[in-house]
Amino acid sequence: MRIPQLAGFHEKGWVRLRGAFDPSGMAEAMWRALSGHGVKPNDPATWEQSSGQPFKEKWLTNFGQSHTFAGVANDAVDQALVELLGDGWIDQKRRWTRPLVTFPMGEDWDVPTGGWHLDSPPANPLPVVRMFAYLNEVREHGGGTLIVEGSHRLAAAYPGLHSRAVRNRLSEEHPWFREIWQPTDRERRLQVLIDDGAVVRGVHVRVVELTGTPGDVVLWHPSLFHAASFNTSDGPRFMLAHTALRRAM
Ligand SMILES: O=C(O)CCC(=O)C(=O)O
Repeated sequence: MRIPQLAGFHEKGWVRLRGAFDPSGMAEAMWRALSGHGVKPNDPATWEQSSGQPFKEKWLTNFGQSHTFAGVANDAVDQALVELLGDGWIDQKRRWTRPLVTFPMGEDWDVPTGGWHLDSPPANPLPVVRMFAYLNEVREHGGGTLIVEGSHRLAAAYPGLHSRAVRNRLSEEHPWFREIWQPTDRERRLQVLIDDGAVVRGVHVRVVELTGTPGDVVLWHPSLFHAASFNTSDGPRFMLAHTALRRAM
């Protein structure tokens, strides 16, 4: 393996490339793009739509087309993708086009019971790699995506199955998985899901929050269970998401 950190990708389902790109000016550019929708950095009252709904990323569909963000797709990321997907991997939409913006919600942070899914059914060889780029500091409980670390290795026993079917199989296999989707006491969820985790078929699984620092890129497995999280910090989460695909033979 030419990039030693990628061992973590295979074992845990994700790996962080620290300082993979220069984030200078990117958070500011995000605020500028948002200002077109009446959102002002110094006025949290503007961080929600008038209906009171949280900010919707669909407002920003063309956002990542801007050259400001071209630097996210650099050599460090390319080398890791070559190692994971082989030479000639391709971009889904040629640029990092999907912003993930979550403003603070002011609730008690918890592990959500809903929204858990895989991005693609388990398959071998690995068909795609999902990626997050961090444009601002995403601290604990700051809206970083939640994953079930290690779950891609268990899901691999069910090739071709979609999220719901894999979820049902894993729930039958081990009660720890049922704790994720069934509402229980908050303190218990944090203890059992994040602190304790479980060992299932020899794989250590636990819920992990993908926090990050500007310039980080997280590469993650498409058959890792994951869900959007709550942001109970005092600032927004600014990330970009992207997908790289193995070239068809
Ligand atoms: O908003 C999030 O953190 C969830 C992102 C997600 O589910 C995805 O990119 O597939």
